[in-house]
Amino acid sequence: MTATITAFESSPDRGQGLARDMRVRWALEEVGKPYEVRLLSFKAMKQPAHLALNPFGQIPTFEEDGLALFESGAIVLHIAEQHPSLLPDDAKGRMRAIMWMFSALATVEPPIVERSAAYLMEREKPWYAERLPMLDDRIRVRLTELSRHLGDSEWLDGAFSAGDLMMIHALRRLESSGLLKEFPDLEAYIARGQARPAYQRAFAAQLQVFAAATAGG
Ligand code: GTB
Repeated sequence: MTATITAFESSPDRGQGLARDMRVRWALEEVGKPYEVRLLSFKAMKQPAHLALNPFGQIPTFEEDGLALFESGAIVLHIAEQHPSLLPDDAKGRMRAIMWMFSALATVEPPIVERSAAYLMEREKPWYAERLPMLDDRIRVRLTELSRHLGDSEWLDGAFSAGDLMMIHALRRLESSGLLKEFPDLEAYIARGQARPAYQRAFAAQLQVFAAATAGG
C-alpha cells in the first residue's frame, strides 16, 4: 500500500515549501519511498474525517498499512526508521541524530514559530514594534549557539541525517526575517540542504500544488 500524506490545498506560503508537509515530502524523497498526497482545505482539516487522523486538525498526517500518524517529527522518524539513509547505522549515532530532530523541534523552532505568530496576529497591535526585537533576540541566541556547534562541519553530526532535515526546514521559516543574513554559515548550511536532489524533488512537488491551484482560478 502506498503511503498517503496530507498537505494544504492552498498553502498560505504560496508554494514556498514552508508548511510542514515539506519535511515529510523531503524525507520520503530522501529514502525513495513513493507517496500520495491528499490535499485539504482549512475547513476540511477541522472536519471529523481529518480530526480522526489528527485531533488538532492540522497537516501533515501520514497513513500506511493501518498506521496513522500526525506530528511531522514522528512521521519523519517513522520514515527514517523504516529505510536506510536518514539515520546512522550505529546505535549511538542514530540516537544523536534523533536528538537533533528533537532539538530542531523543541529548542530551535519554538522561538521561530513565536515570531511568525506575532507577525501574523499582532503586527497591527501597539506593542508589536516593542516586542519584535525581543523575539528576534531569542532567535539570535539559538542561531549563535547552532552556528558555534556547526563550525566548519557540513552537517550537525557526521553524515546528513533526519536531524539536519528537520533543522534546515525549521530554519527556512526565517528566510523573510533578515535574521539569517547575520549567520552566513547557517545560510550556507540551509543551502546545502536545499541543493540535495531529494529536497528539490519535494519542493517541486509541493510547488506544483500551488501552481495547479492558481491555474484553476
Ligand atoms: N507540531 C505539528 C507538526 O510538526 O506536525 C504542527 C503542525 C502544524 O503547525 N501544521 C500547520 C497547520 O496545519 C501547517 S505547518 N495549520 C493549520 C491549522 O492549525 O489550522 C505550519 C505553517 C503554516 C503556514 C506556513 N506558511 O504559510 O509559511 C508555514 C508553516
